[in-house]
Amino acid sequence: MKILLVRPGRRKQAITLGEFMYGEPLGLESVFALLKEEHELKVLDLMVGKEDLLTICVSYRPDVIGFTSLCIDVPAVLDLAKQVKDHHPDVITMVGGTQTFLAPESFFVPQIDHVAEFTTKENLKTLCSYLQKKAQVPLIDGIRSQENHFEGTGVRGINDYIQPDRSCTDQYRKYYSYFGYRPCALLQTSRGCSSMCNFCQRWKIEGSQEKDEPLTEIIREIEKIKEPSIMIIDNNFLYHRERLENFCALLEERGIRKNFICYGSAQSIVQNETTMKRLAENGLKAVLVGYESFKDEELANYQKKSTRAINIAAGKILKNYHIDCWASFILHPDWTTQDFKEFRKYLRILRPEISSLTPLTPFPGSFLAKKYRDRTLYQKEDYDQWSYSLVSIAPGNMSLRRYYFEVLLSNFYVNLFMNNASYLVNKFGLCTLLRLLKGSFKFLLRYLRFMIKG
Ligand code: B12
Repeated sequence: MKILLVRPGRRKQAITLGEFMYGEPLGLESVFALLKEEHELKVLDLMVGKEDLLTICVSYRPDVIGFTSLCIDVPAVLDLAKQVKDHHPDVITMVGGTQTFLAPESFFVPQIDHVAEFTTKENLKTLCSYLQKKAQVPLIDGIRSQENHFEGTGVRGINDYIQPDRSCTDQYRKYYSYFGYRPCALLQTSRGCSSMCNFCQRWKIEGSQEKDEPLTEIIREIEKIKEPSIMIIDNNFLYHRERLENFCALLEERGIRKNFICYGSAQSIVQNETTMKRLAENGLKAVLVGYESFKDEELANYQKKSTRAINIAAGKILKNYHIDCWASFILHPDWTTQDFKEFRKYLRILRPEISSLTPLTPFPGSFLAKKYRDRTLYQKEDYDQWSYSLVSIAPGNMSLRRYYFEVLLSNFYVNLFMNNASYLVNKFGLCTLLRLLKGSFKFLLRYLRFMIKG
C-alpha cells in the first residue's frame, strides 16, 4: 500500500514560529519508521516545500494520505483533505498528531476517514493492515473511524515513542532550523514531565512522569544525525544529573562534537552546576529556560517549582559557562503598567541572550480555559488563533489596546535595548537575522493592527 505523509503548510491567518523556523517533523518520521517495512511511504512537507498536493496525488498515486496536525493546522488539514476527496474520492485520509490527541473531534468530518487519537506501534499497524485488505475497520483502541461513526473503544492511551527515520525528509533537511542554528535536527531523549505547570500542555501529551530512552540508543541516534546542530526537545533535559554525566561521558568516549540546544528548568541548572560546565565543554550552546514571571506569587500560581531568586542564580550559571540563555516569559493578563515596567527591569537583571514573550494562553480543554472561561477572547474553533502568540484573555487592569501597546513596547525593548537583534547578527550573521526578522515583522504588523483596533 502506498502512503503519503503530509505536514500542512502555514496559513497566513496564523502567526507562528513557523514563519521563520521549520522544525523537523518527528511525528511523520516516526510513522514512516514504523510502517516502512510493510508499506511504501513518502513524506511531503508543505511547511518547507512548495509542492502541490493534488499534483503529487496524480504522480505518486497514494492509497492513503496521513496528515500530522497541531491546533493551528486544523483548517489547513480540513481544506487539503477536502481537495483530495473532491478529486480522488478513493484515497483514504487519516490524521494524527498533537491536535488529534487533545481534540480528536476537530476532525470528525466527512473528508476524514480515520483519526489517530493516540498512536501506538500496534494500533497503527493494525489499522493499516485493514486498509490494505480494503476490509471493514473494526473498533481499534486509539483509532476513531468514520465507518464507525468516529466512536472509540473508551481506552485512553498515550503516543508510543518510535525512533524516527530521518532519511524520509532528506530533501527538506537543509531547511530545518532552530532559531539561528540551521541546519538543525530535533531529538527526543525522554518524554513526560513531573513538574506539571498549569499553563503547559506537554505533560498532558507525554505523561506526568519522565520516561527516559536508553542513552546508548540515543548516542547511536546522534551518531546517525548528519546535521552539526541538535535541538533536544525533552521538557527538561537537565533534570537528572547522573544521566547527564553519563551522556557527557558517552560523547567524550565516542569523540562526538555537535552543537546542542535544549529545554531546561532554572532549578535543574542550579542543582547541577558542575554538570553544566561539562555539558558546555561537550557542545551545549544554549538552554531554553521558562522563567515565566518576575513575581514569586505568580510562579507559585503557575505551579512552577522555581522562584525569582533561583531564576537569577540559573542565569548567572549559564553566563559563567558561556551557555546562551533563550528565555521565555509569560505575560499575565492582570499585569498593570507598573508590572510591565517591573518586568522590563527584571530583564535587565537576567540579561538573557534571547527573550520571547508569550501572553498567557487558556488553551481549549486546559485548566486555564476553565479558569478564564468568562474572559477568553477566542472560540475553541478559532483554530488559527491558538498559536500562543496572541492576547487571548481580556486584560484585567487595562484596555486590550493598552495591553497590546505594553506587549509591543516590551518586544521593542527586548529587541532594541536587550540586544536580541545584535546577538543574532553577531552569532549567526545578518542573513539569519533577516530570515528571523521577516517572520517577526508579520507579528509586529498583527500586533499593531490589534492595538489600533483595541
Ligand atoms: C518540536 C516542537 C516544535 C518544532 C517543530 C514542530 C513541528 N513538528 O511542526 C517547532 C519549534 C518548529 C515548533 C513550532 C511551533 N509549535 Co511546537 N512543539 C514542539 C514539541 C516540543 C515537540 C513536538 C514533537 O516533535 N514531538 C515528538 C513527536 C514524535 O510527537 P508527535 O508529533 O505528537 O507524533 C506522535 C503522534 O502524534 C503520531 N503522529 C504524528 N503525526 C501523525 C500523523 C499520522 C497520520 C499518524 C497516524 C500519527 C501521527 O506519531 C508520533 C508517535 O509518537 C511540542 C511539545 C510536545 N511534547 O508535543 C511543541 C508543541 C507541539 N508546539 C506547540 C506550538 C503552539 C507551536 C507553535 C504554534 C508555537 C508558535 N507560537 O509559533 C509553532 C507552530 C509551528 C507550525 N507548525 O507552524 C504546541 C501545540 C499546541 C497544540 N495543542 O496544538 C506544543 C504542544 C507545545 C505547547 N506549547 O504546548 N514546535
